[in-house]
Amino acid sequence: MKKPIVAIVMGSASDRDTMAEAGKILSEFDIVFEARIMSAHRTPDLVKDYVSGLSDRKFKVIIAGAGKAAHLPGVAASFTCLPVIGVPMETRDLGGLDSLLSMVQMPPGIPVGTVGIGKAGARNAGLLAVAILAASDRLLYSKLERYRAVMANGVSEADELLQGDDWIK
Ligand code: RP5
Repeated sequence: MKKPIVAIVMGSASDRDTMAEAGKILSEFDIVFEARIMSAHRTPDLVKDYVSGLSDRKFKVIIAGAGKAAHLPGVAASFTCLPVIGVPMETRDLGGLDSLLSMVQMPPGIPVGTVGIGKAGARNAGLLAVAILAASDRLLYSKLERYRAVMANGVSEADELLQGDDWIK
């Protein structure tokens, strides 16, 4: 059985549905991941213990999702040199801008590669993890190329339909 090489961590169970989008992408590419709930604020010791052990366990990428004062990705990045991709959760009060700025504005030295807010961001986080892994894996690289070719076909098909369609009523 293949061992996990991507860790998906999230700050709360309330982040689960959003982070599942990253997991779906990884599964599409047959990448085994481990998913955990832990919080930079509520369980800081667990974050330290878990993240600092990931490199020895041969993990390659961490995807970390959190909301509001979303410190989880930055704190995770402080305990490992593995690449950390941050997914800002959409929030009720500020729409996720709070989460986004908390992640993207890391002071220089400890980067968090931050994607967009919410489910679309989580999908991109999955794809970015695939791209990072694909840089040293030819087979995975080819799979990613095929994924993009399918996406491009979808655009061409939509364009073709538009030509024959009476779309302005
Ligand atoms: C963050 O606070 C979590 O990542 C979550 O997005 C947000 C709210 O957490 P809950 O109050 O829903 O547990 O730490």
